[in-house]
Amino acid sequence: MNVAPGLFLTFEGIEGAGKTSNLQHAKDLIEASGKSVIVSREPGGTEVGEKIREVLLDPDLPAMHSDTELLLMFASRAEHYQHKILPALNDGNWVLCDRFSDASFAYQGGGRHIAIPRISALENWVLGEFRPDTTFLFDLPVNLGLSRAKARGAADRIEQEEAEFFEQIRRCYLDRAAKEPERFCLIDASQTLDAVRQQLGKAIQTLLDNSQG
Ligand code: Z5A
Repeated sequence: MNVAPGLFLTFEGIEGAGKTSNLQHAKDLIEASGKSVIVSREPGGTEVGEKIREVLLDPDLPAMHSDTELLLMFASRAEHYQHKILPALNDGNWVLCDRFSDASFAYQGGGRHIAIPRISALENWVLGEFRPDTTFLFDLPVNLGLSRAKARGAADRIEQEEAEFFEQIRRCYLDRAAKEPERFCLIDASQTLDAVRQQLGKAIQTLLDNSQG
């Protein structure tokens, strides 16, 4: 639960789902209504977090234990939440974040099979009761997402996984969305970029209308 005056919106999905391509569009729409917007990402978002991100995504490092991967994700998140997200929300900004803790449940839980209660324990430790106001889940078939990501450039450490890993991640995201329909907004990301932007634009407009009370 976010009790700050600004809204916290997160963008989630498998590789190549179009989160990054659509974040800027969301920012433009919200800014056009006169609100101030901060865009960030995870892992990363702060100076310390970006260093942790380099370690997490480095394709030249030897295999990392899944617990190490999870703890580094949450170390980056603790820094991000305390030093950037919370202060920005308290100042009334809307914060748009490319991935957040749902990604830990999907990738480290669904993909790496870490028990969900262990991830929940870390989430509660680092965030207390704080959760995103809305999470946009960009959903599309794994083969389409991977082919888009591949066309864009060289794969990082996590992107080098097999398709089945991403199938498990997609299923985990969809399960979470089904369990929390009031927080998740499902976007059909298999459509053209224009059509995806239209879906996102409608959802953002609803948030803006509601925030103007
Ligand atoms: N990770 C984790 O494991 N646990 C955690 O807790 C967190 C993260 C927070 C870094 O994330 C990695 O960290 C990520 C999860 C893991 N795993 N990997 N690999 P990231 O967000 O920085 O990187 P990413 O997920 O790899 O992002 P991405 O592949 O860039 O996906 P995207 O942002 O959703 O897609 P995009 O860059 O907007 O689009 C990809 C390409 O498709 C691009 O060329 C676009 O022009 C094109 N595109 C986008 N939309 C369309 C449509 N609609 N039609 C056609 N083409 C399109």
